[in-house]
Amino acid sequence: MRKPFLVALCLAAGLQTAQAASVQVTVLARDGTPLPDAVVVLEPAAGQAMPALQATSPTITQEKMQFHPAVSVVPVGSRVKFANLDRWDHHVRGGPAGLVASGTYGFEFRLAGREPGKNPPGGEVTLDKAGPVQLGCHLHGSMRGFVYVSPSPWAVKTSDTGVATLAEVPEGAMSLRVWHPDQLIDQAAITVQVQAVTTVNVPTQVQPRKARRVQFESGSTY
Ligand SMILES: [Cu+2]
Repeated sequence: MRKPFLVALCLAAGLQTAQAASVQVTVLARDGTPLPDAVVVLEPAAGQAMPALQATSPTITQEKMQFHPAVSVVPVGSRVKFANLDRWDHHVRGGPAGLVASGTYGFEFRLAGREPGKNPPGGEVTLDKAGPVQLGCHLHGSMRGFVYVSPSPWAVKTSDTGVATLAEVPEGAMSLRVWHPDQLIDQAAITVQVQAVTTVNVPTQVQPRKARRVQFESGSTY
């Protein structure tokens, strides 16, 4: 059953100007604790124009059997680079989050292990479709990463304290969406009235799973 967000909207008194605003969103897990690595996206309300996106080209590394960072946020059209810092091979496979388990992949390639003193083997891919992409490795099932491909320039993940701050947001009605890798259902978008200083608390039903500990010995081959 889809539970609507309960929204506590607190609008601080600010100068009544038409300037861009800062929106601070705090996302909470099911048990009320801060929820890190949740992606917060603000989109113009229906009928409003979406501004042009500035593509980025971040690098996601594979190190000690993990993707770093575990969650990335990029605008649609960004070219994401991958680098394998481990001394053994990894795959980079990616596909729409939620469909990966059924074997649906959008891309995949293998990166050789890094040789001491040499640049790490790398590859890159352009992500031109909006939505969450799940990353994995065929060789190591515990490796998991995510890239949220945003259709909006206002998208950022929450910090360790569950806070996402979005800057330069135009004032007025905006649609706010929250996504998390461990969510079991899509969260319904909510509408917020952005003013000079806007803070929003978003409770969710997400209970993040504990990071799986991988036995790791430096120098081992996998
Ligand atoms: Cu691997």
